[in-house]
Amino acid sequence: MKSNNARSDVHQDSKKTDLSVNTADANNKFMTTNQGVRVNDDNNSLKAGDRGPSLLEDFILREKITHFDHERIPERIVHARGSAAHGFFEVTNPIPQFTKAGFLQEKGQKTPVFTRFSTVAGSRGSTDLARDVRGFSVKFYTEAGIYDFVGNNIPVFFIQDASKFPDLIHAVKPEPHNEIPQAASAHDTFWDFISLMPESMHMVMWAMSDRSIPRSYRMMEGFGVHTFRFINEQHESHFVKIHWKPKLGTHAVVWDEAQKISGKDPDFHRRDLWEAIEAGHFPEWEMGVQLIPEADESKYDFDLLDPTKLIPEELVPVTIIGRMVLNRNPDNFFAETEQVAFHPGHVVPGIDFSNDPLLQGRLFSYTDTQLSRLGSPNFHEIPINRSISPTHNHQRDGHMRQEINTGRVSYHPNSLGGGCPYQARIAEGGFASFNERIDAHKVRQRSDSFSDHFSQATLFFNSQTEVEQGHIIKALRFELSKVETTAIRVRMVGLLSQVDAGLAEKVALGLGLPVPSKPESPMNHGVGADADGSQEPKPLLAPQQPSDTLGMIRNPTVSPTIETRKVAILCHDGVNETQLSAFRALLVEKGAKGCVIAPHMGFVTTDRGGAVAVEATFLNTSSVLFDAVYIPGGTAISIIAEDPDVLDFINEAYKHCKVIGAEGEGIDLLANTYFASKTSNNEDAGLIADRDGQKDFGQRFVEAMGRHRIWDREPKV
Ligand code: HDE
Repeated sequence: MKSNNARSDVHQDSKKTDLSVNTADANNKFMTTNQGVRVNDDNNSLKAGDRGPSLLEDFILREKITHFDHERIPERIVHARGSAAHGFFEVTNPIPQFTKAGFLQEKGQKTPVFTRFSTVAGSRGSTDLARDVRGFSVKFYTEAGIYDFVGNNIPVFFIQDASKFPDLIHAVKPEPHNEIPQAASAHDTFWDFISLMPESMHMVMWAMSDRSIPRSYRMMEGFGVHTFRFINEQHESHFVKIHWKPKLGTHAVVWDEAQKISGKDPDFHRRDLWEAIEAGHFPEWEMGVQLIPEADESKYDFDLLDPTKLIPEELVPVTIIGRMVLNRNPDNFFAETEQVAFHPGHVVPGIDFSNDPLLQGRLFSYTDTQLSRLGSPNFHEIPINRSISPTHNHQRDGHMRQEINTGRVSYHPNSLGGGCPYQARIAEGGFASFNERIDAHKVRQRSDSFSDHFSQATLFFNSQTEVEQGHIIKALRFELSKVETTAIRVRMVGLLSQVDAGLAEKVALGLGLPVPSKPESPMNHGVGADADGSQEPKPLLAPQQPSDTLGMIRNPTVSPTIETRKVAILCHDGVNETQLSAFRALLVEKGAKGCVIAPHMGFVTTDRGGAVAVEATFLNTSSVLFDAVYIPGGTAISIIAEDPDVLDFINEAYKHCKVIGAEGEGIDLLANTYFASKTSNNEDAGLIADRDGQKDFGQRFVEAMGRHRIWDREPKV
C-alpha cells in the first residue's frame, strides 16, 4: 500500500469526509418529525379542548416520547466510563522488513484514528479519578480495513486465562447485594478473588502504584499487553509488543488528591482531554514496538504468551515507528464515543495473533458484547465503526441494516453474480493467517512456563523510587483496610511477602497484622485442585535488574515541560498588576495555562486601577484541580489572608507536593499555612518566593514546576 505525501494527507481526512455524510446541522433549518414533516407547535400536545385529555392521534407527541423512552443502550460491561477523540497516526520510521501492514509502510504516511480512553470498573457516570486501570483503544481507519489496538495503560494483566475474566470483573464491580462501592476496588469481593489468584500479583503492584491515578489521559503510556505477531511480505513472523509513549511524559496525581478531584470535578480527565484539544494543544504519543524473532520464542525465562509478564526494555528495546496526534473532539458523544466498537480481532494483513490464552478469549468476546450493547450484527455500519475501505460480502439483513445490496446473489460460490465479490489472493491484499504449526493434545491445562507469579512483581517493586514504593504501600493499606474480612487481609499480606518482605511488613503494620510465616495456599479454597494441581506458583525467573522504565519518577518518558499544565493564580482587589502581567505572559510563553481565582466572580481591581477578569472563586474550585499555585503581591493581601478556603487551597497544594510561587506581599499569605509551620525559613524546593523582584523568579518557578511534584517534601506531609 504505497502512498506519497500528498495522497497521505488526503487519507488523513478520509474518515472525517466519510463521517460528514452522517453529520446533521440544524442551523437555519425547520424543525421536523423523524418522517420529515415540519412541526408547527413543539410545546403543546394535541388535546380535546385546552383542559381536556390528550389524543392518541397525536403522532408528533407519540414519536417524540417513544424515541426518548429508548434513548439509552446498555453501557459497556467493562470500560463503561470513557472519553475519545479523532486524530491521525503518522509513520516516522517504517519497518516493512517486519510487517506488510499497509499503514506502516512509508515515512510520513498518515492514517485517521479514533482513540478512546476509559476506566474499567465504574459505570458510565462514575468518576474519572477512580484507582483503576485505564483503557487505551485506537481505531485505525486504514486503506486495508480497520485495525483496532485495544490496550491498557498497564503492560500486564490480572489473569492468564480468559475463563477467569467474568470472575475478576464480578469481583471488582460493586457487590451484588447492595451495589456498593462504585468504581472502587477497595472492597471484600475484589481482594477475596485477588488473594486466591497469585498470578495477579504483578498487575496488583502496577494497580496499586500511581499508574492507576493518571494526571491526564494525555500523560499515560499505552500497552497492547499481549504479544501479537507482525507478518512481512515473505510471510515471516516476528512477535511484537506495542507501546505508546506520551509526549508530555507519564504523570500521576496523588491518592488524596484523586479522591478530592472525584468530588470537585468527576469529569477531570474528560474535561482535560476536551479542553486541550479545543485549545489546540493536541495530545501526542509515539508508537513503539518490541520485536522478537520467531526463533527466540523460548529464549526468555518467562513465556511470551503469558499476559502477566512484560519484556523489560533492557532485554528488548522499544523501537519508535510512528506518532499519534489527537486533534479533533467528537461532534456527538453518543454517536461516536459511546457507539464506537473496538475489537482486538480487527486486524489487517501484516498483523496477527499469538496463542496467549487471554487474547484468544478476547477474540470471541468483543463481537459478542457489541451484539448486546449495540443490538445488531450491523454495528459495523454505524458511522464511527465504518471502514473507509469498501466492504463487500454475502452477509445480509439483520436489525437496522443500512446497506442496500443490489442483485440476486448473496452466496459464494456463485455463477449468477459472476463469482463476485472475488476472494483476494495474498498478493492482492487477502488476509491469510500465519501458518503456525500446532501439534498437540486437547487439554484444559496451563503451561508450566506460566507458573512464576512473583518475580516480575518483585522486579516492578524494586524498580520504583522510595517515594513510589511508599505510595504502593499506602495504596495497599488503604484498599485492604476497607476489606472487612480479616482472613482476606491476612491472605493478601501472605502473598505480598512473596513479592518483598519489607513491603509485606509495612502493609501488615498499617493493618495491625503479623506477616504470616507462609502464604496460605489457594488450593485450600479449591483453586488449582484440578487433575495435576499445577496452579501453585513456582519461581522460574532469575532476579532481574531494576528498570527505570517501570517507574514514573525516573521514567525516561518524564519530560520537564510545563506545557498545557494549569496554574492557580490567587488574586484579590489591589493585586500587583506588574507582577501578575509578567507571570501570565510567562505562562503563555511556556504553553501553560493560568486561572485567576478570587473571592468573587467578575473582576478584581489592580493596584494601578486596572481590572482583571476572574475565572473561578475559592468557593467553586480547589487546588487539586491545578498543577501549581502562584500568589502575586499587593498591599491589600490581608483581604484573603484569613479566609479558610484560601488557606486550605495553599495547604492542600503543599500537601500534594506542588510548586508554589509567591511574590512581594503574596509571601505573607503563607504565614498561616503549612509552609510556615513545617519548613524553617521557608526552605522548600517547591517554594519559589521573591520579595524583592529578582529577575530569575519566573525561570525558577518554571524549572521547579517542570519537576511535576516536589517529592523531597513528602516525608514532612
Ligand atoms: Fe477487554 N473488554 N476484555 N481487555 N477491553 C471490553 O468490549 C474482555 C482485556 C479493553 O473503549 C468489552 O466493547 C475479556 C485486556 C479496553 O470501547 C468486552 C477479557 C485488555 C476496552 C471485553 C478482556 C482489555 C475493553 C466491553 C479477558 C488490555 C474498552 C465493551 C479475556 C489489553 C474498549 C467492549 C472501548 C472492553 C472483554 C481483557 C482492554 C466485554 C473477555 C487484557 C481498552 O468485550
